Amino acid sequence: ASQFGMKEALEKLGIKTINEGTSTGVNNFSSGEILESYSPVDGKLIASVKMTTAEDYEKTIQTAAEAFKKFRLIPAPQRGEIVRQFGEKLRENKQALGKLVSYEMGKSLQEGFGEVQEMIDICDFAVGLSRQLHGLTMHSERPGHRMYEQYHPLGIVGIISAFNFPVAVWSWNTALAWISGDVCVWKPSEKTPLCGIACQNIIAQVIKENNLPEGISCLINGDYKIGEMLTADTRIPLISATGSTRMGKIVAQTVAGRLGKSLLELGGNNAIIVTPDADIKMTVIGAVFGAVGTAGQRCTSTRRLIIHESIYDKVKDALVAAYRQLRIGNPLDENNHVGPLIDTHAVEMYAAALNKVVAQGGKILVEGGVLSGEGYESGCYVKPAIAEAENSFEIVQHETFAPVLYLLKYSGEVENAIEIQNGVAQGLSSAIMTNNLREAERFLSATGSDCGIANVNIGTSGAEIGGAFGGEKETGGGRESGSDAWKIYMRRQTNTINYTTNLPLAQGIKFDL
Ligand code: UN1
Repeated sequence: ASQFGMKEALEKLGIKTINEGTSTGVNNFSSGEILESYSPVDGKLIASVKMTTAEDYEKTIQTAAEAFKKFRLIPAPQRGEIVRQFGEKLRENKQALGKLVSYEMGKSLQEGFGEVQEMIDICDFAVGLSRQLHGLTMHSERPGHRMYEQYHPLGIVGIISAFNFPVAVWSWNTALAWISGDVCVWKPSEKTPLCGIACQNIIAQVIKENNLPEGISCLINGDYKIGEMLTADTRIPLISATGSTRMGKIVAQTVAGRLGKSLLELGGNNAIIVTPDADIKMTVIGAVFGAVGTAGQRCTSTRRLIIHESIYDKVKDALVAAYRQLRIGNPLDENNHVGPLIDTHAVEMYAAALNKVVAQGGKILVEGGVLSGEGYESGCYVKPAIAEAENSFEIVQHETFAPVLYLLKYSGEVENAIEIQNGVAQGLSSAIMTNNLREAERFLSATGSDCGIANVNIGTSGAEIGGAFGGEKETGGGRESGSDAWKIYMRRQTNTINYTTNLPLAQGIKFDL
């Protein structure tokens, strides 16, 4: 990694050999056992972080609670100014942070930069939004009364994020939470702890330069145990969690058990429907990027292609030819399309999925396999694979976080494809490739895709931050990022004001004393 300027990047981001807190001393609390971060790129130790102990956690939450008391008093547009400065710092650090994302997580450098760009974009979005946290006004049924609603800061927001988008998902939450007047406590994935340290170092500079209470942004390091402290904590009104459906069910139950709010963004099983009217060239680009981008480790990754029988062979041949062009290797080298999986456990899951699809009656079209030899020493590099399968196969129903694409065939009308597309437990992203307006509109209608995201003539991944991001069914129902996703970060209050000298009751009730 040295030839890619990683040492300089780590220095710029303030990453030390052992990280206990931030470079500025803000939120400098973690004092527990060492958590080492190894790169899936070359298998080397990058650096370590100290984990957050129970006592460290307590101090962190107290600091966050103190910060909230002050931060909620700052007018929203001024909080927007803080987020604007954070966005500026991200621009300054885009190269370094993008490189770290690529090196610690394994996604291509382009995608590492793209992820930081998502952070910058959500900051811009949030700055504008900080002057638009609108409520409605209503007409009261009582004379001389006024009704309106307003949004107040909520409190501490707990953020649990996954390894695959180690920095962007945090920023979608924090940028909106901060303009809303909330403070954040973040538990990044234990697989990408240095990305957490780097982000915290960047925001710590903004906090320091603006003399803000340090608990606005808190970082806790560790595995699910520290996450459990967060989800069970009654001082935290909102938990935003991104990860597997398995994890989400545990989080949801714990948070619901104390009647807290949760925002869940969980697994997907995303499909592209390819109709007889599809542009094949566009389909191939969208499908291949969707399936192999981030080595198939996006929650929006394309897992299934549902292809009309009349063009099935044509699409299949074009895909097989495209997969032959893929270059797999060091993601920091911009000539490569596909980097490693996150760790060897992910490699095992990938291999198991390929065995299962064959055992369940599928046929391998593009052979998979784990790569070895020079450049592949980490043991995390695998070949993107394609299999012909049936939607009913247990493995097809399941989200495998790896570059395995299933081809499914449909016949007849687009409704048959939609039924297959909807015939899974997950409901995140979906797409249709067609130049037929009727088919496209049917796909988008109430009887069409049941996913939170439904696209026409683009793939399933790579959503822009301006839209609400999330999905239905086992994807968890949460919406992050754009549109009105900010509302969950605030508490809504309905106010009725009487400016008369009488006290009439609503619903015409008479109560005379
Ligand atoms: C995720 O994989 O958790 O739509 C997020 C996309 C990205 C975000 C993915 N903008 O693919």
